[in-house]
Amino acid sequence: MTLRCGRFDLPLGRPLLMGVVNITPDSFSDGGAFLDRDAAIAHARSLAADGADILDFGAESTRPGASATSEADELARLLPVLDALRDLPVPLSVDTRKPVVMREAIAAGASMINDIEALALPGALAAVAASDCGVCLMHKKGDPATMQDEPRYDDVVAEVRAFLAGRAGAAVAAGVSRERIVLDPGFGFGKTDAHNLRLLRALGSIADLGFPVLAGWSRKSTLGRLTGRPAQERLPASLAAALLAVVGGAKILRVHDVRETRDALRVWEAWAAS
Ligand code: HH2
Repeated sequence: MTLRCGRFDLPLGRPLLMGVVNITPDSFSDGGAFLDRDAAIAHARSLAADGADILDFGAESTRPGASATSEADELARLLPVLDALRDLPVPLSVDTRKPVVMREAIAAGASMINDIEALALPGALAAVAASDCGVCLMHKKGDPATMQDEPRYDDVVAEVRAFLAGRAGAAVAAGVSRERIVLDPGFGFGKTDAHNLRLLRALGSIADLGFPVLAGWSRKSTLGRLTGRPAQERLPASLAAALLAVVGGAKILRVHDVRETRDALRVWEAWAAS
């Protein structure tokens, strides 16, 4: 299996690491640290040097309770950074739900769109279909502002699986070829801790849909509640969750700490090959 992302063909024989670069004032774990253009560029370069296979740039925080960012602000944060990094030898992914931002980011060199709305906003499917970039379709229930207010499911795994199958079908019908699509259950997006853990256990049933699965557990608040640690002290818990996701069938891990996760994966790879 390979993932097609613009000019890149990423082999999926070993788990890939997507390094997070938040160009935001308010992200939950590193808000403000990389809002400055040069700081974001330097951080992206260091994640690439640490072994990131994909870099994911977000200019709008989607943490629970976050308020929306305007198109103009998102573009003003993203475009100078993409422009400076477009020749890096790894795909640049942009974490956005806005079709205008998708189009401009792709024109500025992005090779992947990571959409927490799974291309549901009007014009989003067409924006991605008109390009050759990869796309991550994520499940969430509700909007970031209110999504953690008592989310309920009859069967979280079946509902998330059916939603992702539907969005993958919509993307294929719009002209996005299957080898460009990644699916993500959206840990923490309208889910209780019990829902997140159920989905982590049942990741294989989402992987069975035949698309690579991305898992984003890095520093998330479920890990904070399990360990009693603030976001900056959740690395050990994040590594444990990353390995459990890989054992469950995840092919891409979205992480803030690339170097440390790479080391954890080396141990898993050696174990898997032994
Ligand atoms: N999680 C976050 C943002 N984008 N995209 C995908 N596909 N999967 C995720 O789990 C995911 C995501 C939240 O993390 P972060 O970017 O660190 O925080 P914020 O949204 O506050 O910027």
